[in-house]
Amino acid sequence: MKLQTELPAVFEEFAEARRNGFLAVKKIKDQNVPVIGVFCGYFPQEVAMAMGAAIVSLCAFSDETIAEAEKDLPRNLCPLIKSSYGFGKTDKCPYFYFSDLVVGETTCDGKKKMYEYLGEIKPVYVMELPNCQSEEGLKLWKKEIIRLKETLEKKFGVTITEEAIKEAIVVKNKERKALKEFYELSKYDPVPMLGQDLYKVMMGTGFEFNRVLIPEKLDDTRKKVLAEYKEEKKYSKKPRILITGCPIGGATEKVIKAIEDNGAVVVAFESCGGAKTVEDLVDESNPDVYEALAEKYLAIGCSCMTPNPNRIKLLDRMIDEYQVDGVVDMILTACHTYNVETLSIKRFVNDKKEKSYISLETDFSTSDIGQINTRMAAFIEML
Ligand code: BJ8
Repeated sequence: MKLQTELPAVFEEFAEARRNGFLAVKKIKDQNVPVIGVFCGYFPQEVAMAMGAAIVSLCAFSDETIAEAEKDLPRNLCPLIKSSYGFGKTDKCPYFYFSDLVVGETTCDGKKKMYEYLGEIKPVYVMELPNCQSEEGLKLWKKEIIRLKETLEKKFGVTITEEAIKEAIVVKNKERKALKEFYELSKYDPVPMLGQDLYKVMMGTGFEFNRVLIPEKLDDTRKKVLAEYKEEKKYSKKPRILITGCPIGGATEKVIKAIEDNGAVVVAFESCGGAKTVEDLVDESNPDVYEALAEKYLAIGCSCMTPNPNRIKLLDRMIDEYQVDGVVDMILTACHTYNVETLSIKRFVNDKKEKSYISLETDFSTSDIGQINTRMAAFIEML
C-alpha cells in the first residue's frame, strides 16, 4: 500500500496558504484594512467583503489550547468549541490576534454560550441564527443580515451600499463555482488526486485575501491536475468514500489519512469546508440583496437546523455523482446535534442509497489513531 508522505508539487501553494496567510494578514492590518474573524459557514461573507474587510477563519482545529480552555469550560464539551476559545484565551492564533471583530452565530448551544466568554477577550458580535429553515426563520435571518451590516457600518465608520454587496455576491459566486469545478475532478474514476490533496486546496483558498485571484488560481491548478491525469493515471481504482458530519480539519485530518492509508480514497467532502457551503450560489438576479443572501445561507444543511432536509438532499446527489461506495460520518465528541443526526443519515445511506455507512466519533487528540485505523480498515475491507 502506498502511503503518502509528500504533497504533490501542484498542491504546495495551497498547503502553505494558512502559514502564508499569517504574514498576509499582518500586512493587511498595517494598511488599516478591517479584519473580521469568523468560525462558521453561516457568516454572510459578502456583507464584510462589501466594506473591503478581510475575513479570516479563526484557529479551531488543534488540541494545543484545549487544556487552557478546560480551566474555564467543561471538559465534556466539543473540542472545536474548546479549541476556538483556547486560541482566543492564549492569543496563539494570529488571525484572532489581528481581528478587529469576531462574528459568531447562535448555532449549537456550546458555541453560542462560549461566545459570551470570548467576548471578554475580544469584541464579539453574535448573529441570531434561526434553528428552522421556515418562512419565519428566513425573515429573521434577513433582518439579522441587515443588523450585521448596520453594526459593521457603525463600528468601522463606513457605508455599505447595496451596489457593493451585489459586486461581492458576484465575486463570491465565482469563487464557489471555481471551487466546485475543482473538487468535481474527483468524479473521475480512478481519481486524479487523493482526498488529502483535495482537502489542502479547499482549505487553502480560505487564506487568499485577494478573493478575485481565487478562481484564477483554482482554475490553473485544476488544469495542471487534469493535464497530469491525462498523461498518467497515478492512482488505481479504489473504494470511494464520502465524508460528512462535523467540520473536518487540522487534528481530524487523521480521519482522511486513515481512510487513504487503508486502501480507499476520499472523493467528496459534504461537510463544512467542503460542498455544504459551496454548492448553492447566491441568486444574482434577486434585486433584494439581503433576501438573496438570507436564502442562500439559511439553506446550509447543518445539524443545528431542525429538521435538516438539505443535508440529506446534498448527500443524495453527491453519493450518485461521485459514485460513492461508503459514507464516513465524522462526529466530534460531545457534538449532540451531529451525533443525534447519525441515525437518520445511517438510515438514509443504508436503506435509501444502499451504500455502506460508518459513524466515527473522535476528538483532536492523537490517542485514537490506532483505533481509527482498525475501524477504517475493517470498513473498507467490507466495501
Ligand atoms: S454551519 S457545521 S461551521 S455550526 S461547534 S455544531 S462540531 S458541537 S461546527 Fe459548524 Fe457552522 Fe454548522 Fe458548519 Fe457540533 Fe462542535 Fe457545535 Fe460544531
